[in-house]
Parts: sequence; C-alpha cells; structure tokens
Amino acid sequence: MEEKGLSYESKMLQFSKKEHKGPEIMALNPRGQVPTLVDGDIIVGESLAALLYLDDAYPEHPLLPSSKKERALAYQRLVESSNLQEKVSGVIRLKMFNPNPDPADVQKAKEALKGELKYWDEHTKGGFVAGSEFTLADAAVGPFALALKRFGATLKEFPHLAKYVETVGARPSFQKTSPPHWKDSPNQDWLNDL
Ligand SMILES: N[C@@H](CCC(=O)N[C@@H](CS)C(=O)NCC(=O)O)C(=O)O
Repeated sequence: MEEKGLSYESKMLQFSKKEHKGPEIMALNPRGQVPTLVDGDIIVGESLAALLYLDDAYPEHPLLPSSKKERALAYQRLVESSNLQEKVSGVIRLKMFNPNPDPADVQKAKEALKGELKYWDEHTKGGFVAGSEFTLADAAVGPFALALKRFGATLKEFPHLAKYVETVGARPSFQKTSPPHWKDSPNQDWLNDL
C-alpha cells in the first residue's frame, strides 16, 4: 500500500499476548493469522491474495509489469515466495517459541533455508526478484529478505541477495512498515551461520 500510494490504517498485534487468536481477528480470519486485509466489506486473508487484490482493485501505480512475459515472471516469483516464507518461518518458529529447541531440528531447518536461499540469490541478480524494477513480487519477498538480516544472516555466500536486502531495506515503503521494535533492539544471531 505504501508502494502504491494508498492510504491505510495498520493494526499491529502482539503474538506474545495471543492477540492474533482473539475474537476480533478470528472473526476476520478463522486461521487467526496475519496479515489480514480489510477493505470496506471485503476481507482478504493470505498475503499473496491481498497483494494481488490490491493491485487489481487499485490500478493506479501498478506493481505488475505491462508486458505478458515480464508479468508471467512476476507472478511466478510472487507465488514462489511462499517457499521462502516457509523456510524462513521454519527456523524462526523453532527459535522464537521454544527456549530449548532440538539442535538437530534447528540444523535441518537451516539447511532447508540455505537450499532455498540459493534460488533467491540467482533470482536477485537483476536487482529485483523479477528483473530490474520493483514489482508486486518484491512486496512479497522483501519482508522475508529483511527478516534474514534481522535474524542475523550474513549472506556471505549469497552476494546478490545480500545486495537486494540493502536495496529493499532502503526503500521508504520498507523503512516505514518494518516492525518498529526492529529499529530499537539489536538483531538476533539465530541465522549467523548463513
Ligand atoms: N500463508 C499465509 C501465512 C500467514 C502466516 O503464517 N502468518 C504468521 C505470521 S507471519 C501467523 O499469523 N502465525 C500465527 C499462526 O499461524 O497461528 C500468508 O501468506 O498470509
């Protein structure tokens, strides 16, 4: 919405207080998950569906390329981002909600993430994930790329992805919408071997 210049109200929830499982959110999204988009009487759960909905419903400042070929790649990367989401969340979930996770489980999740990062290092060679321009696919991938940095990944072996993290992180849209507590607290070291 920042990238498209749309006005919106953002409501952050505290997972530690289980706010995402409270009645207000459960009524909107029976999975009790964020993000959930509410646009008048239209409710869209699932981040990728919300991105597609927004670009379709508000065509000004489109975030999908006009050529069929480029749009096809942007769609592919958009949907492909669910793999990155799953692999990043796989490690974070183990560390965040469990003071003593099984090291073998953590190792396995990190290896899966490392395998995934190889794809994204290749995909970011052009600057953004679907070429040289920011697209809707970057709105999907960018937050997880920034999460890699937040959780300590150095990305030494993934130079294109490392550059991408800096590029998207510097965009005003990402500066404005990254979790505010990330600015006031040090990064974690959970992924510092990646
Ligand atoms: N496929 C969903 C995944 C959403 C998701 O897993 N959200 C996490 C936070 S990033 C969440 O709400 N987790 C709480 C839970 O699943 O109970 C999407 O892309 O929107």
